[in-house]
Amino acid sequence: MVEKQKKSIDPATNALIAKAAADGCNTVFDRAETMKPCPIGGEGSCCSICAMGPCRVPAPKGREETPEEKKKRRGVCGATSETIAARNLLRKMAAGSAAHSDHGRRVVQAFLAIARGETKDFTLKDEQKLLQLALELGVNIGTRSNNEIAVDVGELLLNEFGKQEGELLFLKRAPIKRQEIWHKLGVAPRGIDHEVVEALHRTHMGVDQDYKNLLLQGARVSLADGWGGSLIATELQDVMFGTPQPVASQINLGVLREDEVNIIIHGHEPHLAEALAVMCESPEMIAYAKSKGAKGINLTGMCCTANEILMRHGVPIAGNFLQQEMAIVTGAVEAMVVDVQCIMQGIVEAANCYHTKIITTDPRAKIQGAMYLEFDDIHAMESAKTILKTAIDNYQNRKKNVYIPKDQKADLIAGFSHETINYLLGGLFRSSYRPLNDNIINGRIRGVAGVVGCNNARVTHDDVHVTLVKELIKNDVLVLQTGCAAMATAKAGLMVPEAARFAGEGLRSVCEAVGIPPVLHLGSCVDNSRILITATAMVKDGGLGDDISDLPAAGVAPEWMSEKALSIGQYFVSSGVFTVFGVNWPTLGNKEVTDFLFKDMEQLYGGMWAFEPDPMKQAKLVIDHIDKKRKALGIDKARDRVLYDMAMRRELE
Ligand code: BF8
Repeated sequence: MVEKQKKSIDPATNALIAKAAADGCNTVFDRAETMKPCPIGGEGSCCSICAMGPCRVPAPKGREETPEEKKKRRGVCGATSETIAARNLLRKMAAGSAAHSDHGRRVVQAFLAIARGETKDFTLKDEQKLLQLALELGVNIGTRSNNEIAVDVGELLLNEFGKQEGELLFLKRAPIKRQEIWHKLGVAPRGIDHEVVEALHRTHMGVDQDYKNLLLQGARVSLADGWGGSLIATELQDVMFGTPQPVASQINLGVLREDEVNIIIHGHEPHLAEALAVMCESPEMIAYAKSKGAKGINLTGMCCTANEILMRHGVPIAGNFLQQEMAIVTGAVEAMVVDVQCIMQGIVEAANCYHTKIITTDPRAKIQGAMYLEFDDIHAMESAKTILKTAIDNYQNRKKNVYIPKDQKADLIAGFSHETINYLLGGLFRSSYRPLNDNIINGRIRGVAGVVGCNNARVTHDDVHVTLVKELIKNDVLVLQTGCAAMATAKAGLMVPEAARFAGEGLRSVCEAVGIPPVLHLGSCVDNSRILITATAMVKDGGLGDDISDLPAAGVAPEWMSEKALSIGQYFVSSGVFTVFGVNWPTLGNKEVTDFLFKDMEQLYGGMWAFEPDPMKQAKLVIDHIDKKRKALGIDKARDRVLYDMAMRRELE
């Protein structure tokens, strides 16, 4: 008998999966069992871009295909399986880049509204970061007010989206050698929208039909995300809402409260969450909640919005991507307030089993069957108030069937922005990455890994993340995290300083000296741009080569599922980072394209892709790569990889 895949390693999630079954509530975990993934689409061998198809060109399984078979593997128009696989991949990268960048555009618009005085609901919190940005962008400071300066900064950055000539301004932040590589390959992105539009044009029927050329556009459109849309979002969100600093909080479904109005904010853009965080504390709203029989208001987050308000306000996190329906299944959530991205339509059906109101707030993302209360940036607090009142009014509809896994919550420390890491390592007056670089050179820290990305119902929830990260820190690899990946390890207790006991001796000694966890939370998925900036700062501090590709560093998305993850992966690769993806890989139907991504890209970018679903093997790939880079740098005198047997593993758990 085939053993069923375990659904989650998280006891809270497993308890609520059981409750959902008892309540007759269908969830993502049920649907993943009944809906098998399409093997042809999954390997990138289905072309649906014109009405002569869809054309399916699957690769033969378990053997090499013959040249004759390969010749016949074409769509009706004659498109080869290389073109089909590369075109599908590029479209996904373009969608991912579009999502992050449309978020970035909305951030600039909100930033400009504040700078121009069109709204009084927000101020520009991080003046120092604003002035640094102004200096970098050549904006005149003089005796001008912060708002005048901010208008110029905002207008310059807004222009990055529709720019038709030149290249993106923030590319200049990258190491010089990296910029030269981009120029040599001709992949330096021009305007952000320009690259997304061109990617869609090239993948239209009958346009770009050379897989290598298509994948060059994959680099452009993804770099436009990492060094464009996402970086702009991160920078301006910091100026508006504050650059994150270390903050303590809690995570998992146990943060919900039985006697309070539970509101979950879910999605990505932080404006709404910021407004709700402020409004939840207003005496008027608290009194209103009390008038309805609740003891107070409990705001918690889910997915990347959760990371945003965790980093800046310490608001607790209810869970990551695969827990969105689980939160509703507790029966204790009055409202799930959503904006854009990673919101499963299934939450509406789940909410129908309980009393939860699903409130959509963004004109770009409505859901049939949900309530729509538009969030208005200009009158943010008024909008937040309306949403809160709707949630509070729903408290009295809560039914008896409530179960909160109260003991399932873990402590965590978050808020490790680039600025914070710089400060923690070097101190206020000499903030620098020098101590990090020195500890890498002396071998206490073997290298750095960015472990990022989603949950995916095709693998055991959180398992790949936690197994991988534990293995990495045991082998003295400092782990930087964002997105749902960060939440997985935080739930497992790896984001507190005491987790240094799970680390190898060298990494442990550094964590104990600085007082940081061995796994650092850098924020949401747009904040993967912080990892680019951190890597660049390490290069600039010296001693570890002159490009990101020289660093003993790697990236992993162990449980990825979204198109955004592919865009992030490609901008890591195109920035020189060896990047491993788990779960499945969307070009396995074509060997040439896959070889190009997994081998040839290293010649072009100094970084390349790899696919490996097993977390222990992922760890080996990362560690081997780090050791290869250490050797190239001449700093390979550190210890061998520690292999833990089961007994040692149990002891360390
Ligand atoms: O942008 S990690 S499931 S929530 S896509 Fe989505 Fe993936 Fe979570 Fe944030 Ni990122």
